[in-house]
Amino acid sequence: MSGPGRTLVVVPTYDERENIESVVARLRAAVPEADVLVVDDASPDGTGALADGLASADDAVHVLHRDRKAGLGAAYVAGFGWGLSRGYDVLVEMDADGSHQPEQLPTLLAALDRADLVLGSRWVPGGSVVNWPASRQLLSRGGNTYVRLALGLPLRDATGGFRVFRRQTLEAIGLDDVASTGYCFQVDLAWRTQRLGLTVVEVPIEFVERQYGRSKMSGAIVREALWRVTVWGAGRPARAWQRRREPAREGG
Ligand SMILES: Nc1nc2c(ncn2[C@@H]2O[C@H](COP(=O)(O)OP(=O)(O)OP(=O)(O)O)[C@@H](O)[C@H]2O)c(=O)[nH]1
Ligand SMILES: [Mg+2]
Repeated sequence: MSGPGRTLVVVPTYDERENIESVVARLRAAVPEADVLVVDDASPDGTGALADGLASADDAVHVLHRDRKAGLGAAYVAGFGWGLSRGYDVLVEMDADGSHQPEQLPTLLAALDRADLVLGSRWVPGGSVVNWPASRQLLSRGGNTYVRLALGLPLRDATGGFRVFRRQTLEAIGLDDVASTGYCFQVDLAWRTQRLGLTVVEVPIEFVERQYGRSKMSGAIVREALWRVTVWGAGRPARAWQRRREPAREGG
């Protein structure tokens, strides 16, 4: 088999009725060999029914309905579980709101030949954001700087959600105990991957502010990220100390 193997693009949705049809159509055109799984949290605006319509017209499109809004992280854990249990080799994260451009996915997939996790990155040379207000840029850049310092994670865009995992990466990092619900889910998975010594590669992307619908970014999501990253960061010295002790104990 050529290429990275059977690919599933997981697209979480909550109230994306203006976006879901075009993003799925663009995905199918840009990466026809990939399947698509929409993970909808019972969107009140009927996104789930629209997705069902897409799935009934195209065997490569699937829908996972969840009964309530439980956050981006939980939606991805469910979507990845769905894909892993069905034997997909490559699992992709992508927003439904048009911020992540399906036309850039082939570049991300190509980078998987030298990586265990590929991050679409706004903040590496060549990466960019379109129509994002200065306040959002500041939040993203500031958040990423904090993550870099607190966790020692050498990545420019650890909070982004356009990424490609090898199946083996998700199996190695384990998803059962991922508690992050909001965007720190992204940090959580990148950090787990890096801690295992796996290879994370950042590929520049152009991130486009959504044209339709409302952002689900909230103060609660930022606060969750802030406290979790701070707690993880505070635990780092203890873990490093433990690691230093362990070889000594093993060796008697
Ligand atoms: N299933 C599910 N999807 C969600 C949930 N929260 C957000 N999403 C989806 O996750 C993707 C990203 O959410 P957005 O609201 O665009 O948030 P964002 O892209 O981080 O923030 P912006 O930069 O402001 O757009 C979109 O496709 C949302 O519909 C949720 O609780 N459940
Ligand atoms: Mg968005």
